[in-house]
Amino acid sequence: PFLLTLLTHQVFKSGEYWTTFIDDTPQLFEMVSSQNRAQKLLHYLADLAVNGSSIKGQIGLPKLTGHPTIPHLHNEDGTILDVSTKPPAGWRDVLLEHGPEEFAKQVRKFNGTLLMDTTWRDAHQSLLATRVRTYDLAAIAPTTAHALSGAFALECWGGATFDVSMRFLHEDPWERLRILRKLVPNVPFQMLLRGANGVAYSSLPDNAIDHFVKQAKDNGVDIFRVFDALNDLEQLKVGVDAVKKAGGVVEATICYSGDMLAKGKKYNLDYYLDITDKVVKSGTHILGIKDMAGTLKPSAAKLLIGSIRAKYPQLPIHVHTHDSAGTGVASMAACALAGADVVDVATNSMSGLTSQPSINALLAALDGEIDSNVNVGYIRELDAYWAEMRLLYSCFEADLKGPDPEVYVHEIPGGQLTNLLFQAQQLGLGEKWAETKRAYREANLLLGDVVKVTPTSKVVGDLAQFMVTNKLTSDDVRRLASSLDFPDSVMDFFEGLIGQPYGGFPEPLRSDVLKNKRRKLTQRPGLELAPFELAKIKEDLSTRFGDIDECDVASYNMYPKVYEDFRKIKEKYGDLSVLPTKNFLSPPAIGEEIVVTIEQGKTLIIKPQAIGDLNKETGIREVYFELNGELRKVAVADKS
Ligand code: 3PY
Ligand code: ZN
Repeated sequence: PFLLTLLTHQVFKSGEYWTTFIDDTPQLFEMVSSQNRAQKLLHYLADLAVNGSSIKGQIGLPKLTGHPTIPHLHNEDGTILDVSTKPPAGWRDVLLEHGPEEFAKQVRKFNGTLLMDTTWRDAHQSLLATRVRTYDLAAIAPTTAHALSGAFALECWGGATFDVSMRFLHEDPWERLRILRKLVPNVPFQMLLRGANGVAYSSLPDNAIDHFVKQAKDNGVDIFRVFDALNDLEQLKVGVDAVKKAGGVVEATICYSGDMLAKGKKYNLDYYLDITDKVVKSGTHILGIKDMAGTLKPSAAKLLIGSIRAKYPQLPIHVHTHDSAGTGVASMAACALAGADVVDVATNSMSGLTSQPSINALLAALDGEIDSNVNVGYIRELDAYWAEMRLLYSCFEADLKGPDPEVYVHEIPGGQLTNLLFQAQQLGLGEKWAETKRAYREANLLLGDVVKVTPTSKVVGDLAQFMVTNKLTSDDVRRLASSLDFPDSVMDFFEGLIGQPYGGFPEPLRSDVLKNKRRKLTQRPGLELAPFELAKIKEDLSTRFGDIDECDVASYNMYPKVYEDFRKIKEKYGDLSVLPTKNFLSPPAIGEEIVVTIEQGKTLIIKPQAIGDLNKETGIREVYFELNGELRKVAVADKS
């Protein structure tokens, strides 16, 4: 392409070139690189045209055929708010001016209950398999910065988004963070950090967690919700310490498991108060309570939050829930009334079911009683975007019809519930759904009734599927444990690689499962891991991939294979995050005009012209495009 660019360049063609032409014409290199980028994108579109989408989990095509509309926000006098202007100062301004300690104090002092909007992270993780792309978040970011300027935070990073954006969306999670940060300067950004696991599924060396958290803070995360899936304080501390070192806001979080008011429950009020004491003693700016399955009933919420509030009048409390049982609004209202400082909600069209409760429903529930510092009208208008967005991502929806009252029995976390249902539906095992849920409950009890959230929820889910597939009852598992070939995650759990469960491991099951194959760890796994040689990793990655920064190193540390595959795809197709989502997911239609901004001021107008016949000998088809008015041809292998 460089030669072609050179030969077609006007100056060169005119013959009036001289030896310094290349030095004097740096734009030539820019042209080459943008032509390269264009050619790579055409390659992706051609592949899509010939072979269809290869995005994992995609069933069918988006239900939205046009582009989603950015709604206008109306002022009370009916005028339209100009969202291109600087958004009003928000809680981030308080944080930047005064630092984490004072920020937390001011949050506690606020006379009302603040809201965190989870739409950009947990809501789409729970409803749309985490598939929402940076393109669509960035498009609505300026409007959001105005509509939610009074919010405590936007949850926009961490959890599964990190892995999924590289693995399935082929985009860089760090770039997402930087783009959104620029567009939203006023509202704090919150991320979900899995303690000593970072954003991965098992422990990393402590220096890798420190390194990751520092990059996250430097690239735009303000508040870190840090949890450990077993509420193992040793594991939690690794994440908390990393955030303290990086200068972020620490939200050390306790995972809430099951209905604490149910008779004989292992995780009862005493358990939560005891663990709160320990978390507070080790130091946190904010206390997080994370109800990942949505089993915190309003009555329990009132008691739990009320008790913590009475004991720690100065401690800011932030509560997270999922609406799986349909009680989300009532529970968050109960938390607000019992003294919570912040509760989690999602935009209406991305709320309910396994996601967070609806923001406008909660505002209505609190109306006249509690101030939430947001503009109800703007928020309602903002949601119009997400109503369309949900149609754009319809091909990732699990077909969940309503609340699941059995969640108090099976205790499956929101994100996992939709995932397991989706998998069952795809396997044509929809009718086995009840059986899967039953097995999940049994698997949990076999494992000693553990707190279930990533990664322990995967252990329970894997054991449940293992039991269903092999038609094993709990008694069978106990009896045959020493001769069964358990899933890796179950072995890891029993070895102690995920941490130490409250009350210890169930015996003799643990010994029977591990036999002589694995050790029995009694302390956190990170203590045995050698620190990563970060400088060397960076050097190696630079040799292999060229332009590497600390964020790439952090990505590689979390997910080496996923990162390598991501770079390979990037090499092949270029930066796919610039494609509109419809064109990322659906084969291009002949004659359709696809407008792609590859960088500010550089726009490609792509028109697919024709798909050539299959060359039966080579298995290749040629796809013809018009690119900014010029004809281009791309050859792709037909995989059918
Ligand atoms: C995650 O770890 O991704 C979660 O959302 C846990 O709730
Ligand atoms: Zn959640």
